[in-house]
Parts: sequence; C-alpha cells; structure tokens
Amino acid sequence: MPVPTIVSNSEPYSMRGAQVTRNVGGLVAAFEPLLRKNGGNWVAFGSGLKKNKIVTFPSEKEKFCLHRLALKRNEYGMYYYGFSNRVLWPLCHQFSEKCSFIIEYWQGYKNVNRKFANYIARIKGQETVWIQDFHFSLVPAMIRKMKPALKLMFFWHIPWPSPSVFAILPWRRQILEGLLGSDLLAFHTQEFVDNFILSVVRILPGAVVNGNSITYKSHKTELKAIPIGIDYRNYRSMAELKQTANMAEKQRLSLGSNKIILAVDRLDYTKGILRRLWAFEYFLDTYPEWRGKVSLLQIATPSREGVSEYRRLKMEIDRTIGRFEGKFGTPSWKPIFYFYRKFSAKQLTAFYRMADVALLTPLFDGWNMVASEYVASQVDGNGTLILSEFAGASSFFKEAFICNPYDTAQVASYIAAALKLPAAKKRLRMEAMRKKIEEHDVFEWMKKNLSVLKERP
Ligand code: ADQ
Repeated sequence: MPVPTIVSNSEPYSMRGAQVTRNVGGLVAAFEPLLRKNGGNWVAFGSGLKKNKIVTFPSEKEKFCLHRLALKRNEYGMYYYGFSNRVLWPLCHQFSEKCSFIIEYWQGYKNVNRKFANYIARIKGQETVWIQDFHFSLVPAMIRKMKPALKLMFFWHIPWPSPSVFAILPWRRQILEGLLGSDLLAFHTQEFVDNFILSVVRILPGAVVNGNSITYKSHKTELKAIPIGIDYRNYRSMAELKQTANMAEKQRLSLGSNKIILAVDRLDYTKGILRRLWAFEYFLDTYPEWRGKVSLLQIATPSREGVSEYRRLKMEIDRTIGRFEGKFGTPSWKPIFYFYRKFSAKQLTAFYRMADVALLTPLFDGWNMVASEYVASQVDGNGTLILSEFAGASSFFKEAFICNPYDTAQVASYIAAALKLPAAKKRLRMEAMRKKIEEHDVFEWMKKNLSVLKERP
C-alpha cells in the first residue's frame, strides 16, 4: 500500500527562503522518513505564502511532495486562532467557559476545511489519506462525497470531552458528521473513544453503534484507541551521548540546587502550570526541610500568542513566579528557574536527563509527549515521574506517581515521596515504563493505525 497522504495544520519543515529545517516532533519523526524513502504527499498550511506551493524532495521511489496551502491572514485567523483555538481546543479540554462561539469563526473553519478537502481530493495516485487533528474535522465527510473510494484515516490528538460537554457546541452535529466520513477514527485512549460514541448516540439518532464501530448514512467508521509513541531510540541515543551527560552535569551545577524538579509544557491553560506552582509553594510550606535543597525548573514554550487568553496566562505566571521568588528565595538559593522559550531536542534531553523528578500535571491532555520523552531519556533509571491522572499517558505509565493536579496537598506529598524514593525502587518503576515505550514507539503507532484498514474486508 502506498504511503498515505498526510494532512496536518503544521508543516514538517520551517522554510526561510532556500533554508529548509526539519521541525522537531513525533509526527515529523514518524512520517518524514517514510515519505523521504517511498515518496508520497504531505498537505499542510504553508506559512507566509500568497499562493499554494508544492515543494518536492527526491526519494528512492516516487517523489515526496509537500503541498503548502496558502491562506489569507483573516481566513487563517478565523480558522486557526478562532474556531480551532477558541472553540474546539477549550471545548475538548472541558474548559467550556473559555469557548467563544462566534459564527465567523465557524464560517472560517468550514471554508478552510473545504479548501483543504478540495485540494486533497485532486491529488493523483493516492489510495489513503491520513488527517491529523481537530483543525480538520469536516474534511473526511467532504472528501468522501467527492472521492468515495479513497480510504480516510483520522487521528484526534486531543481529548474527546464527556458527551454533556461536547453537546454545548452549536455546531456539534456538523463536527460529528464530518468525522464520521472517516474509515478509521483513532484516539489516544479508550475513554476518548467511549466519549465519542456517547456523543454520537446523543446527537445523531440515526447512527448505529456496534462495539467500536459506528455506521452512519450507510458508511461505517472504525473507532480505535491507539496511544501515540515517540521516536524512543532517538531519545535514548541522544540521552546516552557523553555530550548530553556533560551538558546535564553543567546545567545542574549552574542551577546550584542538589535536586531538580522539571516541568516542560507549551504555555497553555490546559497544562496546569499555575496549579503546579501553587502545589510547589504548598510543598515548600509543608516540607520546609526541602527549602534550599530543591528547585523547580519550569520550561514553557511560547504558544498561540495571537490568542489573548494565552497572553493573559503568561502575565499571571510571570506574576506568580515573582511572588514566589520574593517569598522563598535567598541569596544562595533560587526556588524556581523559569525559561519562556524553545529549546533544541538535544538541550531538552539534557534537561530530562538531569532532572530528579518530572512534574507533569496537565488539567486535561490528549497524551503528553513530554512524559514519554522524559522516560525515554532516563538512561540511568534515576528519575521519577509524577503525572496527572488527566493526561492520556497516565493510562500507560501506571508505574508513575499518578496525581490529581487539583489536589494541591496530594501533589505536594507526591513531590516529597518522589524525592525520597530509594534508588532501587526508582529504577524498577522506570525500567517498566521504558520497556513499554520502547515496544510502542511512534513507528509502531503508525503501523497499528495503518493495519486497521488493511485488516478490513
Ligand atoms: P501538545 O499539546 O503540543 O500536543 P505535548 O504532548 O506535551 O503537547 O507535546 C509538546 C511537545 O513540544 C513535546 O514534544 C515537547 O518536547 C515539545 N516542547 C515543549 N516545550 C518545548 C520547548 N521549550 N522547546 C522545544 N520543544 C518543546 C498535542 C496534544 C497532546 C498530545 C500531542 C501528540 O495536546 O496531548 O500528546 O498532541 O498527540
């Protein structure tokens, strides 16, 4: 079977003039080598373009074509900053009070989905299209109408909310009908699959559910939980490099604390950064013996700065950290180190390797790749993972300290427990988690998705 046409909002490369740099990220790591080897198509929003552009790369078989679709500024604003990030993102993360149900956002989203669908349907020689994420929920049904023989796969990377939350959406029927144009619709966890099925039962009375499949208007969609993996070997080998160990050691010395707790997130309200800071404050209040001995290293990547909600959150985090430093800091000890910027994968791996504890406490998260990356980088098995029960990854990393991020006292007590955990116990937990992500890496994730349709009669 030829490589499916990949559809995503973000491009696999950053293109500045003639300079092409591969972006970091699990999906790029999985799909790009496959397309580079076998050829095929990747369709994405082409940032900074006035006209659509196809960039081709040589491969051993067919060419690999990257289709960069141009969108007008206003169009992109309505579709991306509007409907995707001010409606679907908060809704699916169960922050319905943050949703702006603005009709122009919906119109913009529909138009851009239509543009993508029309473009994809015209690509020659493809058998399968694999659409990534909530930016394109209407695309499957649109393509199916034009090209009924094409096989359509969809991976939904964020949570699917409980049906009573999803039901709030004024365009709920259209979103469900759009997605049910797929042959395969996959999520990270069975909980999200179940929520989707319950949403369909509630909103589309004509749909027939049979186990994990739904037939709607004579078309059958398979639903499946296929948790995402990372490029485990790549992270492991980066972490094993002498250079990484040296960088980690240097970082630890420059931070000056003998224990480091690490948190890495996109700066997003779903990631629970503020609550994490409050839990760390509670920890230092309740376990004062740790003052002067442990620091929290919070790395936040700038994200969606075009959305006011994100700018406000950044200001609140800045304020909270300032207050925190004023309350606890001493001339010889900094309780928090905070970086608001992007790092290279190598630098991040050094942080992962150095950290005694990873404190990942999203309020709701489809998966949380940082948890997987941290585990993969623990080549010495010395680290401990504290993970929110509301991250999809908690269904997989059962050996982590699984916490409720809203329960400040519990998070604080887990920090104390993680810092005191005997080395042998740490290794046992870490080994078990590493084995799982080694077996289920991003390539396995891709194979599992592709095999569902192959097995279908
Ligand atoms: P995201 O919400 O972006 O993804 P996540 O899974 O945490 O969240 O992945 C973030 C990625 O960004 C990680 O690969 C991490 O290494 C990287 N990153 C974070 N901070 C960085 C920094 N300062 N510099 C460089 N890189 C940084 C969505 C869903 C998730 C789901 C993924 C994949 O919201 O729930 O896990 O898709 O399906």
